[in-house]
Amino acid sequence: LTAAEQAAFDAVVADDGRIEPRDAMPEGYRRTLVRQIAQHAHSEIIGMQPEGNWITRAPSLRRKAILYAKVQDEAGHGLYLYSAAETLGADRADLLDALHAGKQKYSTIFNYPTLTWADTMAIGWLVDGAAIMNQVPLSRCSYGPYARAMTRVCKEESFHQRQGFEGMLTLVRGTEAQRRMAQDALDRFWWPSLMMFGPPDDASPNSAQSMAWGIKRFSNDELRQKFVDVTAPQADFLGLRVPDPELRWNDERGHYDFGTPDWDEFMRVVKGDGPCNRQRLEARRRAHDEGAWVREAAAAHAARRSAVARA
Ligand code: FAQ
Repeated sequence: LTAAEQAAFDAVVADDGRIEPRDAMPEGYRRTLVRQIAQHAHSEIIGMQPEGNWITRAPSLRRKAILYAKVQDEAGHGLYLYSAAETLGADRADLLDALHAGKQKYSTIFNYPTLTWADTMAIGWLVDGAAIMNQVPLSRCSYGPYARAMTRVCKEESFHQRQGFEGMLTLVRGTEAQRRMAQDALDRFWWPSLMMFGPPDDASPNSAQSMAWGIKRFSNDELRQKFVDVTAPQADFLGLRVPDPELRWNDERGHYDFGTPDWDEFMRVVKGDGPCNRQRLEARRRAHDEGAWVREAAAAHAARRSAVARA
């Protein structure tokens, strides 16, 4: 970057403006965005698996249609995000290769199994809830295409969160066995949901620079606190117990106090050793291989159309 280009970039960021694909940008900024957007895209498509697991077993036609639509939405978010990464010069095929080779990450949350129907509802409530908390600020991120992609993604995630909460409400108002199933899902998904926000601030190597560049607007711990503040009263409303003996409202702070997630477990899952890491990557690689003919057919069709257009 020339000094003038760096000054122009700094001015846009300082002024809370948007950096666009053709603007000059520091190489580190571009790399950080490709890393984060790719991880985000990978999370969306791997995130189809835990809930997709229940499409054939949904308890009613209505629930099945809703779940189908939700899982398709996640695929759409993945496509949006891969496109956003491409505006930075990344190649979608390379990003997928890096995912399949285990070189790029996706969110730890999707390495936990969905053992019951209540788990799919808990994912809507908690996982989409956490995703919105993290992504609404990203719609003000300094990189234009990523920020704009978040507008629609967040609208859809909000709908997902509400359907999950409504599904939990239906379960807690059902039979005792259904209520227990809902409690069990909360017990298993609460702590992994808190881990979605990333490591604690003092162990988050990327945060300071990403905040300075206007990519992140809040720190990992700030967003985790906001999530707990919003979600704890929702659990009360459902009549469910959050599995954290330290959770209590702190009048002085105006926030809930809460316990510490098991960061050793988090690191194990990040490094590939969670309950479903192998199974998720294996299913993803298989889907990619089995979809090869679709990509070839789409490319052949596009080539023919452009040949016809030229003729
Ligand atoms: N899982 O220095 P930081 C969804 C990595 S929502 C795995 O704090 P950063 C919707 C991190 O990448 C889920 N890895 O990093 C949905 C970094 O690794 P690296 C996806 C994690 O980037 C709902 C290292 O640890 N949402 O899919 C995790 O500043 C329902 C150090 O961490 C997004 O991706 C984790 N939980 O902050 C779909 C949102 N946390 O590359 C289906 C966009 C951290 O340096 C169903 N991403 N790491 O080796 C972000 O906002 C940020 O990337 C953070 C992490 C906040 C996740």
